Amino acid sequence: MFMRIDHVGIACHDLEEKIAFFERTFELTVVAREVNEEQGVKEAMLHIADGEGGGSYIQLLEPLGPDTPVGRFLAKRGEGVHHVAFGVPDVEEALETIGGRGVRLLDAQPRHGSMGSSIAFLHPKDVGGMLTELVQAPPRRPERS
Ligand code: V0V
Ligand code: CO
Repeated sequence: MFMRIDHVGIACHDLEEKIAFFERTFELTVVAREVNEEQGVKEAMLHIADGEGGGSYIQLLEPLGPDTPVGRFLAKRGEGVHHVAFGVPDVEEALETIGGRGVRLLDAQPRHGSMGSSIAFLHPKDVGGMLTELVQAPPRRPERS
């Protein structure tokens, strides 16, 4: 069902500062940035590797406000790993299968994610405390600049 780890999402207070740290320290490169109003985040993807069906990334997340998933997370827990996202061939199919196995779905339908992907979240309380994201990459990733 899972083809790869698509990304690890990291919550932070200051996106620009964290991007600079990751670039400087780990020699990673930002390949996409987006403000996602629906998810309440400003995010940046730092490329790590390419694989079959899509790449893998670190996703840095800054909340658009305190009353958002990442805003509440920062207030409660501070900066750190917010979610792990797994690449799947078909998000709708994966949701149906995983939901059928008793895991609460935070999204009944796929939503818009980074770089044109389709995403959906699973409740962390049903996945051993890990907020889990399913990612279906678009047919072809946008060219890297
Ligand atoms: C909350 N909890 C977490 C958690 N966030 N546990 C593990 N990892 C997290 N990230 C725990 C929290 O400690 C509570 O447990 C319980 O879940 C309920 O949380 P809450 O404080 O009431 O917080 P809420 O109201 O924010 O609800 C949490 C959920 C919410 C996970 C339901 O954040 C959500 O719907 N998230 C999905 C959307 C999202 O996260 N979007 C941002 C990333 P105790 O204290 O009661 O034991 S956007 C993204 O990744 C994009 C765009 C992309 O990849 O392309
Ligand atoms: Co994510």
